[in-house]
Amino acid sequence: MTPMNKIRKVLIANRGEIALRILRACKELGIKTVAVYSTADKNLKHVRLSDEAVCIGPHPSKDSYLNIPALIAAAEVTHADAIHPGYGFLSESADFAQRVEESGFIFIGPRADNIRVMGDKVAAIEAMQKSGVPCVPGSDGGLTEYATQNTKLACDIGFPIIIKASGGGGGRGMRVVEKESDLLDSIELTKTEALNFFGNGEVYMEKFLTTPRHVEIQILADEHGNVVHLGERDCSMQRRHQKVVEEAPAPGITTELRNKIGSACADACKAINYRGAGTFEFLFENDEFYFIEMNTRIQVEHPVTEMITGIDIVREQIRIADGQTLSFTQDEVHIKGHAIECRINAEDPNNFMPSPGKITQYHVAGGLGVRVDSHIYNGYTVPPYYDSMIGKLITFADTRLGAIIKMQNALDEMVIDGIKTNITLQRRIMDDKTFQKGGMNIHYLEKMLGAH
Ligand code: MV4
Repeated sequence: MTPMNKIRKVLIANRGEIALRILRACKELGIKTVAVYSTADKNLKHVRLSDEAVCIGPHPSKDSYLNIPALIAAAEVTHADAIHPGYGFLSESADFAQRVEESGFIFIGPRADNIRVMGDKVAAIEAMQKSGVPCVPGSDGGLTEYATQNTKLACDIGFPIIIKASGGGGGRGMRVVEKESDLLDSIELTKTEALNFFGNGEVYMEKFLTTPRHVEIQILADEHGNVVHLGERDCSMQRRHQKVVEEAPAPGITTELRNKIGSACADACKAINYRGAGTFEFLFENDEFYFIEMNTRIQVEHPVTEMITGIDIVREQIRIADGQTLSFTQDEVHIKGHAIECRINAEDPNNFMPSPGKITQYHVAGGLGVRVDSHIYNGYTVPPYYDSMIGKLITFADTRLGAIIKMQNALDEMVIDGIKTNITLQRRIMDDKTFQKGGMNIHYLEKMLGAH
């Protein structure tokens, strides 16, 4: 007997490790699964494990995983009740969420209007500021066309400042301005690019924080007004806006600080009537949090939060979409131990070029506190058409040092032959004395790689 009210069958509108992660959560809940796949993906592990599988088109993402009519049609022919978008692809498309619901299916995610607001960074910051979430000092909304006003604003904030596109996010459509003489040209240039890339020329201004950390808060909200936060993750180890290592909790964050920022995020969710899983991204500098963006999807790095809280976030997403209440309260959330995630990419560890191809030998790490979220198997061929991440290695121990030691050993145990991977690079990071100290800023990894 399934414990669900409305959801008996879920269509998984994604591929790779997250599709397998969603499939596993569905199986545990007694929910049937429908896999959808492109012609390049018929051998994906979750396609083989699902109850039903539908080919939705050729390998270009726009013809398959981004093809809304094909996905809706697949849900119709298989009589799915709900659609889980995973991350990437259509996961943060308000239009997709809306069309899923208009077609009579449950979207396992936030309501379309919440997704739409958060996709507009100016609207998102305004909503958060109104609800008491600390934001970066900057313009009140989008910039006007008045040069003297913009110049005064930048001088009042103090250089360096950063101009960001309201339609951007995740590192796209932004420009740092060091001095007043560059300001007006930079605003115009960012506006033009924003209009071309995002179809929205609105830009805004923030103080540029020079050495922040990237710390994000995970929240879960049900349809009945219950909201909890699951603490924070530190995602500062990144290269070119691609996260490489994530961990939870963030080194140096006290329980008091965590609960203060976590409560602010939960209150903001109540204020906007948010539903589902969500992540508040902050820059963290000099012990202060500054909100920059909210992500309205499950994130790649969700496992580190699961390990330190014992909460299955994907399971909660599905239960929330089914109209159920959260299965625990904030008082029942306890953070214990430390978790680290290393992203495993099919890429050359020296030049970061993708390295697709056939896996000829695969030996997986294991043991207490070692988790592998990956869809790969011996003989699997990594296609060249998609993101190069082929899995995530997660370790959990009582202490941060314990999790690092487990990660060093797990990386050494792992064998993936036939393709190049970044496992050796991850091993170098785990051996790095500065990483071992913890609390590095967002520029550290690129400096470490440059110095090598
Ligand atoms: C910033 C910033 C410094 N000051 N905003 C980049 C991704 C996007 N989510 C926001 N980003 C940044 N916004 C202000 N006011 C520095 C970055 C940034 C960054 C942030 C998080 C993780 C990695 C980053 C790498 C470069 C720049």
